[in-house]
Amino acid sequence: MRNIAPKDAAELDATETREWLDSLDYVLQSGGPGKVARLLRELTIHARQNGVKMPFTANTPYINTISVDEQSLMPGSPDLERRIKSLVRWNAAAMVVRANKAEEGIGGHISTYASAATLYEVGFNHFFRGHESGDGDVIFFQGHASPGIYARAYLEGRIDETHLENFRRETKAGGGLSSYPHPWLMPDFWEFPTVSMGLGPLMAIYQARFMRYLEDRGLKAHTDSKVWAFLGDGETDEPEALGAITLPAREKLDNLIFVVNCNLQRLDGPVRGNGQIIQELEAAFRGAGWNVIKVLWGREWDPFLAKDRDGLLVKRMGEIVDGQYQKYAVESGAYVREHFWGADPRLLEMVSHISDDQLKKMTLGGHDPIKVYNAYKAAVEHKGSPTVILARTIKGYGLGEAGEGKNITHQQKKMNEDELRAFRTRFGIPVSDADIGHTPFYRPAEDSIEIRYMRQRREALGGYVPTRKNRSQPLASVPSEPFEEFYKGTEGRKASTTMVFVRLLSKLLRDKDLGRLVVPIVPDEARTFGMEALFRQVGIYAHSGQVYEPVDMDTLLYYKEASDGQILEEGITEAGSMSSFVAAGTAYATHGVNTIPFFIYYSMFGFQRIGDLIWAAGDSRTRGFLLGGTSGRTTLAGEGLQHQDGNSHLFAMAYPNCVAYDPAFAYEIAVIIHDGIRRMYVDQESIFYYLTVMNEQYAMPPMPDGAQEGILRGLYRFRATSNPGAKLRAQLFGSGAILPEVIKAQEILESKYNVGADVWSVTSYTELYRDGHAAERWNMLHPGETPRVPYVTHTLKDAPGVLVAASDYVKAMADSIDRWLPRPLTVLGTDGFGRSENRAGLREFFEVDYRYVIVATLAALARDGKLDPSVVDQAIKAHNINADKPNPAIS
Ligand SMILES: Cc1ncc(C[n+]2csc(CCOP(=O)(O)OP(=O)(O)O)c2C)c(N)n1
Ligand SMILES: [Mg+2]
Repeated sequence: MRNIAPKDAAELDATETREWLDSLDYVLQSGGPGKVARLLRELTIHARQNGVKMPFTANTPYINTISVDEQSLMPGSPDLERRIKSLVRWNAAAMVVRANKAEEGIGGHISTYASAATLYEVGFNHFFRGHESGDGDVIFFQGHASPGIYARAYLEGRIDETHLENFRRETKAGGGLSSYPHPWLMPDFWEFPTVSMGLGPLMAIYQARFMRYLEDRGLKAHTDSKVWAFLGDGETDEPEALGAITLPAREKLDNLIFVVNCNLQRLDGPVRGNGQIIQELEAAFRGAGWNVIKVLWGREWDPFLAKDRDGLLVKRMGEIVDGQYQKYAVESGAYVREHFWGADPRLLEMVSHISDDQLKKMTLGGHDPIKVYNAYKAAVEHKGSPTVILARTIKGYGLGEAGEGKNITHQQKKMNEDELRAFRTRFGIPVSDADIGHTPFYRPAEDSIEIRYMRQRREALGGYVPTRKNRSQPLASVPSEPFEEFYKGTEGRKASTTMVFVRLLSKLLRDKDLGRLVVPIVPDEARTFGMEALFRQVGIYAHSGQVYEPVDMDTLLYYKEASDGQILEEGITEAGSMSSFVAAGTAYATHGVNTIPFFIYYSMFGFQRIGDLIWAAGDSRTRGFLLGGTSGRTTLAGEGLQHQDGNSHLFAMAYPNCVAYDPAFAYEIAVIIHDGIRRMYVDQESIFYYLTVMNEQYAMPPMPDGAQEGILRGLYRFRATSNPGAKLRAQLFGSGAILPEVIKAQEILESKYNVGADVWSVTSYTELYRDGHAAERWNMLHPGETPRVPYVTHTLKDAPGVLVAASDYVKAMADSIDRWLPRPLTVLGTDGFGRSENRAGLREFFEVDYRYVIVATLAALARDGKLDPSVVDQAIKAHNINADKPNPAIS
């Protein structure tokens, strides 16, 4: 072989490369980009097959995804839109500055909206469709950008100056504005709470999927509505934000658009000082199958990129880390020239003809309406997958010395007069130097060209956004037939409350009026709850239908997926399921459809795991039923510490519009769900339900006469003593699966210890607690009037004897009503970590079985001097109780 000198080899290499490129150019010209892509794919495969290892990259270069050639002209009036945006900017900043004039400032954010203004304004003027358009978009606004959304609503004339003045002063007369998007507080305005970061993007994904579900099931006409979710780049560190991004790609949800405001900063500092958040997100979203559109550079960069034939500039753009980019944002043009362009004399040469000032003014993509418009246009036109727009901006844009790009900018709430003046001048706001100290709001006259333009645009796009409205008709009534069999009991047959619920659900699904509105939601747990019959009955929702032959096709209850399936089988994601619950439970407002979600899950993985989403559900005015299955610390045998729930009712108590029940019997469940549907879907109350259901089987008794009111209010007498004249008396409270233990204790107390005991079913300590406090509060504020009596006080006023409560939940539940009872309550409950054990062993360990109810009752009688302590001692021995066993609450 002939030796080739290195110089010759390099020349050969260059020639070869040139030839390849020429061929490629030829194919590009003759066959177009599609052909080139195909060819490259084939080449890659061929190379792979021959052992060539290609380095993996999920990234594209650090430039705009949409090239200048692909851009469309932007319709409308750019000048007017810029002016309107400036007015929104001013009023948003003024609102926050005014709210923080007083020594005790009440917060608010300027810099988030300042960086996102163009992203929103292009949406408002050209894309966001209001509900009157028939294709109404669903928009999740970034929580911290709320000042800008309010400022726009002010210019649109939807809220007035008093509202702006009362930003974060919600209790003031005339109405205030909530700090962040909260439908609970502003039910005519905000649709979705987003400020607990990460929840907005997650809920948006499931909202987009639920919209498809409604269409596929014929509950809503097919529309071209989009779900827009605006989020911060820092927010993407929340696991919830990115945790479900494979779903919308899998389900081809091209009705979903994420806009990530990549200002490269979060609260404390840079999101990825030493890296590039945009490239990181691009890789994650592309890997998940999204259409990724990067909007990095404003139009001023286009000519330089056009001249960048050897890729020097693109390379330079791609090698700067975010912390350094942030530095450029706060520095002068001269600094940028020296440190960014100065890396290579050829780069320096490129900018030699422009001034430092011009260099400094070269904008980023997220601040350039043309770039943003084109990205949105591409996103709404894109088919077959969701789109994420990664828009580069500067945090605190326009604030100058008051915080633009600085690490403190997120917390910046005040501006001094100099800073205000500079801000005003930069955006051309007609506020005089004399007035600047008051930071006045500014709204042009009603018939000004700006206000008319804003109104016209919104009119053309179907009305103002955000607007929340109940768009559904209330149900006329709740049918009684599905509930009736449960009032009769099971005539000795054993059943668990879970089985009862599933039977009731299956009947509701068959109901001719309600059936189609029911949305069963399960996180891969249907078999756990004995719900597999529903697979066949109503099908599992799958947009694509079932494209395979299920292994159990020949069985009665096969795993049936269908495009009009009714069950939302979410897989193992309580957070995703809860997001579906919110989408279904707010559809009465968002889509004008009264869907009734029933989300059943392991109760331990509910409030404890996804409590913040349940809180957001409450805020969103979600309606529906959460079912905590396999609940009760001692009723769920075997599963142990992580599974056995004795806490969820304590959590539920803190959720203001959550109505929580721990029912024991079939008829209780029927009464509660019947009344729940009435309250939520006939009377339109903004509440949701939490019911725990258990898997211990016992005979379900018939409903005692007149029990209905007590079931709903939280307490009723299930069974009176057969010996009311007994000298020793007791009132025993039981809940859930512990109620049968209490009933057993009643029988033994009467037969063996001559204690006449009444048994009460406590269906809801939470309801009793709330009612007690409501009465007490009223009495405090109305001292001269006849005091109100709490329900529990009234109900038990003549009940004689000691009071003992037992439940499968922590003792705090029963303790919470103690003050409204005639005498102190002795409480048995399941404080402590669970154990793997059988049911009897668990109840012994946690001291909640019938024996402990007996001992607790006798001990209370002894404490009251009604009984000699030796009787208690004897009972302890007779029932084989180890008095010196460790305290389960701390062992
Ligand atoms: C779950 C949660 N944790 C913390 C916060 C507090 N917080 C509010 S804004 C913010 C920084 C936001 O940064 P980014 O998401 O980048 O938004 P930007 O303001 O930069 O647009 C933090 C930490 C919150 N609102 N929610
Ligand atoms: Mg940020």
